[in-house]
Amino acid sequence: MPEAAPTERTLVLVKPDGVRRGLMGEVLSRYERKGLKVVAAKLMVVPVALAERHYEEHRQKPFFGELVRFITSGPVLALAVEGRQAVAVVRALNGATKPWEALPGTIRGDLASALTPNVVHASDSPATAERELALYFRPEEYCPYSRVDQEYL
Ligand code: FUP
Repeated sequence: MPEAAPTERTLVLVKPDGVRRGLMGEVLSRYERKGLKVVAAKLMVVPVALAERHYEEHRQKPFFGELVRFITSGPVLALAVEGRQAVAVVRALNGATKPWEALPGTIRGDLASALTPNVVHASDSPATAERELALYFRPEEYCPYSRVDQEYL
């Protein structure tokens, strides 16, 4: 019987605070243990122009400048994460945007205490995911898993 939940891809960033604090493995392992698959990954410093496009919806907000300054302040780990209902599942694993509202057991609930450096970003809808993934990954940067899956696992 086919699975009811659609397979989706979503963009995750382990933000500069997460990378600086050595939390890449911790964050990544939570997605992997949940059963999600990393299909593309890139350690990079986000150029200002890319950060401004990424956070376009917040351009008029008072915190826009701080947000762009922070996200470009050091390396981020960009991930394309795939799985059933990946957009919602990753958001649930991340926890509420404001870390003081994030439940224990979530990434922000366990690992973050401030709003701007809140360890992770994840797309908030399938449409946003499509737009954001295209900002960070070219089509050829997605890894095909089929050979290793079929022959060696
Ligand atoms: P999220 O969808 O969880 O990334 O949250 P938002 O789109 O609401 O906000 C984007 C980022 O802006 C969050 F990660 C936190 C940050 N932010 C601030 O730095 N200051 C604020 O006053 C509000 C949000």
